[in-house]
Amino acid sequence: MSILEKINTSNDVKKLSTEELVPLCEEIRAFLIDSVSRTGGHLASNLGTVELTVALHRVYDSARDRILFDVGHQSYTHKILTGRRESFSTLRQFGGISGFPKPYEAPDDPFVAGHASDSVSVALGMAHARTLSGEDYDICAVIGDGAMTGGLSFEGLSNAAQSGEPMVVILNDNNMSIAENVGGAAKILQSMRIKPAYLSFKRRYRKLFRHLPALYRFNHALKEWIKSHLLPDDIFSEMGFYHIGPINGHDVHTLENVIRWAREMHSPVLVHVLTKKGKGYPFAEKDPEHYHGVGPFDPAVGIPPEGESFSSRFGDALCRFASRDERIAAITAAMSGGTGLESFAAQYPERFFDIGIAEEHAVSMAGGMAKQGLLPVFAVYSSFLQRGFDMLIHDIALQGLHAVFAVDRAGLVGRDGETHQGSFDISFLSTVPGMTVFLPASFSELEGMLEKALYSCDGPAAIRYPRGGEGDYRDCRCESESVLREGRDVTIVSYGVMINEALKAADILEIKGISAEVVKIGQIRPNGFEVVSASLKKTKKLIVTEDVCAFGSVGAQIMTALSGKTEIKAFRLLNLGDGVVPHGSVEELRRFCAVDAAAVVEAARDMLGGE
Ligand SMILES: Cc1ncc(C[n+]2csc(CCOP(=O)(O)OP(=O)(O)O)c2C)c(N)n1
Repeated sequence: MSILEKINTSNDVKKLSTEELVPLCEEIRAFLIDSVSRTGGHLASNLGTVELTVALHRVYDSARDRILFDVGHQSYTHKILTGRRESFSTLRQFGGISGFPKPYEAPDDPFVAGHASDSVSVALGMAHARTLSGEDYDICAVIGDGAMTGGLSFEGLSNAAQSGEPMVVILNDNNMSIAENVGGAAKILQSMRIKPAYLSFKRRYRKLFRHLPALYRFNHALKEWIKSHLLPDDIFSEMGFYHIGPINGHDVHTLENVIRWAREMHSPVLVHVLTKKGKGYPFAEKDPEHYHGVGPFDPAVGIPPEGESFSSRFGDALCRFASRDERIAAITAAMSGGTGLESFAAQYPERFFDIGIAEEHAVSMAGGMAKQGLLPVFAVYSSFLQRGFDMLIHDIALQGLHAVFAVDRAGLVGRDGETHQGSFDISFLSTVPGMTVFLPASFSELEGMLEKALYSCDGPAAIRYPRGGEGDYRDCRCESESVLREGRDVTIVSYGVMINEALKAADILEIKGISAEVVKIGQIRPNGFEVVSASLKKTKKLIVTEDVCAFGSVGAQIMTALSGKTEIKAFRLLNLGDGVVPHGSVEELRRFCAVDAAAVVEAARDMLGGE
């Protein structure tokens, strides 16, 4: 039996001898590489946090204490050690375990995670609850240097430091976000990382002056005076944390001792830990950015190159527009690779802005740029743009500023699950005053609509498109509404890549003797849905299928626009309901949420009768 096989709970980790810890970490690394290469998932971040997680479980009891992994993409070792080793082959599969912490999955996951920078705030909230209830448990937040570029983390730190609430914050510093980390906060951490070198210099310096104690004392006093009067202390101590580190994040024994010590200080303590992203798998150590999140791959060969996607086509198109228009500036919140902006960054470095994991700041910055005559394009995942909702209204819409939001990963994203599904963008973008929202269904529509967003809109414009590639529909119909297929019996409305489900359903219905008219929506806000209305005059029956939440959906908007004007005898709005959808492949989730072609067929037959 391997050491890993003996472990099913946090307490089993505590029963191991200290000699067993290093081999345990090796076993975990091998297990991670083997398992993630089969299922896909977040690899490099997890390889970097093996020793840290083992040490955490030596000190804390995760069933009783609260260990909060910021973002949560690095919580695989925690899952493996807390009873989920055997189900790890189901990671990110429909019905299997999630790639992020989920309280419904195990009591060891104390809070939902997926979006960055909130762990310190959540930890502080739990600490206040503990104080008020008089309960006894420990709290530890683990946050990466990338997540620490988000302003929210500093709001939490600033408050936690002054609260005096006992809690430990572990700063897992690997000098990387998904790509290289950026910004002033990253620079501060870089200077702190130099500290081990400084300490070894100090040791050698002391040895040198061993025989000249008077001179050493004078130099030391002078240095201390300069330090205390002229140099700022480190930012965490200044805030009010006991600041320990930096320490080697791959030395499991030191980590255990230091974390135990930090826990026993019963104060706000920050432990700065240095780790290597991708540790132990040469491909990932060499290129941690591309091994951050991976699909299934052969561990002997590494990950294959990615194919064309809406993201890559967006990036290429933006480069073409930027070559003719110097006003165009591209912004990303730490997602240059995911949003397809890598070639823009290489070609136009002076007009490319990676601002860290700070979506709110990105939207406000786009406002400032637009006001001063630039044409900013913020490429951002749909679920992360939720962070910038107030800024969309306050810093963009109230002044009618012309900024473009390239909303990637719109609709169902698949295996990342609840926290990452782009379920809400249609709803929240539709409430932003003056916002035009484009809904491309193919690569060529993406390019045509991006041109419209850049050059046919005065105010804010968003263009939303999904993860991955296009389906069978490859035409370019950039108008607000278009009839893709004529029919008599029922009107099926859809948009984006979901139009493929509508067209598939129409094919199936035809075989069954039902004639469906398919209307594609290319743009909302403004859209009077005149084409849908004209179609309904014929069919009087409406089905709308879309992969967004019900409230504020395009279907709901059509019903509002046409009510009292167009006779609708029957209708079905197929959508994601409250928008909370688990992980699985996109196809599985479409089926699960009943928005796929089969669901459309069923709805039509329900309305019209027939077998
Ligand atoms: C609000 C938000 N924006 C973007 C992301 C996408 N994202 C996931 S992990 C990550 C990098 C995090 O870096 P770090 O905290 O240093 O952890 P590491 O992966 O380096 O261990 C990013 C940008 C996110 N999860 N949440």
